[in-house]
Amino acid sequence: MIEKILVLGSNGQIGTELVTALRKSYGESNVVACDIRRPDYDIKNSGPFEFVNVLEKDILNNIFQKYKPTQVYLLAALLSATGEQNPKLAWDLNMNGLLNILDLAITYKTAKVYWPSSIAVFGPNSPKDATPQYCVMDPNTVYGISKLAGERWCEYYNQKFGLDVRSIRYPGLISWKAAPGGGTTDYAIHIFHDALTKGSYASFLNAETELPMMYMDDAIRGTIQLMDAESSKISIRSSYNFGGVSFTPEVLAAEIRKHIPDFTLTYKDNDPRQAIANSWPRSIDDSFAQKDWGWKPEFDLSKMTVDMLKNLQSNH
Ligand code: AKB
Repeated sequence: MIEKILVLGSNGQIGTELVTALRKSYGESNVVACDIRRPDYDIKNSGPFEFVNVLEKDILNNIFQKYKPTQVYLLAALLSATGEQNPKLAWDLNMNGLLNILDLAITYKTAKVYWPSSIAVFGPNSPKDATPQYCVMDPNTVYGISKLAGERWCEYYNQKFGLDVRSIRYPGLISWKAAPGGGTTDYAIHIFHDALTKGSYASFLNAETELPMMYMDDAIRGTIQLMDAESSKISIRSSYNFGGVSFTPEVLAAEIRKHIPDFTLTYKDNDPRQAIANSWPRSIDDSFAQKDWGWKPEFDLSKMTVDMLKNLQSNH
């Protein structure tokens, strides 16, 4: 069967790299990039592109009718920090965008749907270390609330309608190709840019803030691995815990100093993202992903730092 794949939110931090990876595997013309914004050169010139707002159901319906996708990746969302600046929009986009796609996937018999969740589904009363798949979940950001509700909808559509929907709870994703999208973990990308261009960085999270993170190469590989897994292996239809590497700003700075010895890190006070970070896990137990579909990250802190600096250096 020839796969026809829609990626909604294709211009974002994940979409930019996912479209490239999917086009490599499935053929350029079989992966349709969709976004509300004009795409960058690579996406526009390597395959089909459509302007789509996931909240406009009629337009979405036309896109499903035109391409009859076998797989849909819904990445369009407002993240934790920008979501707090516009809570109603975050709820509308993150929730109704998902429901529109789940409904159309049923109508058009889409074989598989992918939707990302996040560590933001956890909250102040969730265990902080090796946070398990199943535990207290009391998110206190609109982003986290929408992701937790979305997870319940995904499982509901799977159980009620047999929809093959798959999901991962992403940690902070670190990458150099596209800019991050307004999250609490974005400091871990900005720090690399500023280390190279200024030799210093002022972190909006404090020195002790340990958060789960992952290099984008691992995230893309894991996402495609989950989507390629036999359906019978997927025991979780809400969203899988997904672990990479955990570190604080201080530990990341020490790693960067191995390559840029004069790099200095300072801290800003009173940033609203600190409270969000304080409510999130420090590390993740992803044993279900390991057992069900063989997940294993390849990038540790040192390998990720070398790769980020090398790629950003040639870009700058
Ligand atoms: C954010 O910081 O909001 C995201 C996430 C962890 O989902 N990077």
